[in-house]
Amino acid sequence: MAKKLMTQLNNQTLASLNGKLPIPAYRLGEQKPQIGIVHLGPGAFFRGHQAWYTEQALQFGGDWAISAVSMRSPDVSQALMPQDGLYTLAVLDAVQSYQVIGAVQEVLIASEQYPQVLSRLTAASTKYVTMTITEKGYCLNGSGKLDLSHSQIQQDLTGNSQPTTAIGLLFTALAARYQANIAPFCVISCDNLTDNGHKLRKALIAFAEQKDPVIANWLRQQLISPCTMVDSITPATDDAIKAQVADVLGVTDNWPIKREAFVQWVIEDVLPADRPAWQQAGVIYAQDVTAFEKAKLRLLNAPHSTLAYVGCLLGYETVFDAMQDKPLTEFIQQMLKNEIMPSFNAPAELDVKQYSEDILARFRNPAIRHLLAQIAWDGSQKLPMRILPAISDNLAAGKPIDKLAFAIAAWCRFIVKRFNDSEKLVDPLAEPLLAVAAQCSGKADTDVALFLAVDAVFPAELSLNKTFFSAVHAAYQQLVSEPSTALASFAGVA
Ligand code: CS2
Repeated sequence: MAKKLMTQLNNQTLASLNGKLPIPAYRLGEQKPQIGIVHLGPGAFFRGHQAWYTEQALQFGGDWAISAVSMRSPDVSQALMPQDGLYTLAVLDAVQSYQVIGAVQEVLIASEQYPQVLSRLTAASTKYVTMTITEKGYCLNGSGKLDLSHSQIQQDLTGNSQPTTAIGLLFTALAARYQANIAPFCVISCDNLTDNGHKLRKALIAFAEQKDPVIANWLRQQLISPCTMVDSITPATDDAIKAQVADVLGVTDNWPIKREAFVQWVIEDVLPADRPAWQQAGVIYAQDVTAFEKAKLRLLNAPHSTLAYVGCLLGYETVFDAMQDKPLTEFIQQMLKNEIMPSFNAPAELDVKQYSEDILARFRNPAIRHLLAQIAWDGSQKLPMRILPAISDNLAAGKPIDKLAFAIAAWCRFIVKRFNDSEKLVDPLAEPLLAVAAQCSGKADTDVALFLAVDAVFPAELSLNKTFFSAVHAAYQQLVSEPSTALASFAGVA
């Protein structure tokens, strides 16, 4: 007998889910919230984090629906537009729960729907532009400034064609608002970048300086760009969660999202009063976000990247699998206690030891299948945010760096393995990194020198630092022979 086709999640089927799980009731009423937020980069993290916070905030009213914009990829738009932007958030943790999110009203593709995107960004009703465009999306150089030699920035500066970078797109919209005498929207970076809001602001002003100093001045006076710290482990969606959600809802969802229960958003307290009720949704406003950012990048993202490279070398697939490896978790705990925690001053209100233990417990969440290979993406962008600053601070203070250097050596060996196995390296610098790997012989002297010469990743003060070189060299040498014994000896559990 033919299998009965399941209906799909959309505005028509939404009412039928009432009572089964939380749904956006405001979608059923006459008065639907208008769009007040544009989000660049509609990836899983955004849909599990900012969109969830805005969903909670919409319960308190206001025109804060979201127009999500993908710079190039049509995937999310093709999946969600037939569902009127609706999707399911599955929270997988000790307790599992499901919720239909309605905050995303549309998903546009900038490369194909540029006029619609620009009209959203230039509408006076659009007050906020949030973004998750990954570290590389900001086109910054090694010192965190806008890279004016970046090929796409160069192209966007010519203005002959529609902008292909987020910076170029935002400038074009802001310039149009200036011409129309409309105040700039607030821009909110939600990426794992140190000093993210300040870097974004400076990048936009630097771009404007090249295009029109009058607008650069206007932005200097009026552009609000808070720093933020964002946190929630949100792996990529897989077929298993699609099937699980269809089971629970009884309708299909093209692209549900899964994440852990833990979710945190700290925003620098500089937003205008006219804002979504994010505070009621649990957002923390802080005078200074830097310490929160540092704590999260060093206590969560640094061990995450270390687990990714060492775990992949040891043949593990997920974070949960890697966290079952005793020498590896022992190594991570020692790296945290002896090198990372002493490398920075945490926010006074943060119990660092407890926060770190909670993070390792989150890594042990059996319900979250988080691929190490996904975390391993974009190492050239992530390590300068997560691990190299701790190394620089410890070197300056004469504190140990051996385990942090081991993580760097593991990243180098991970690239060599990708090259040897002819496997794809997902990284904006994949080409130069694989070219280095092609020259590697397994001899630490030459291999480490080749990797540290990649100045887009390793600034001179590090690559020329003897202590750093010999620490990476020692770890690399051991990893070449046998990763598991190398780890055991570095974790002192030989
Ligand atoms: C992860 C982050 O993929 C990665 O690089 O380390 O996405 C991490 O899961 C989030 O920052 C957690 O908030």
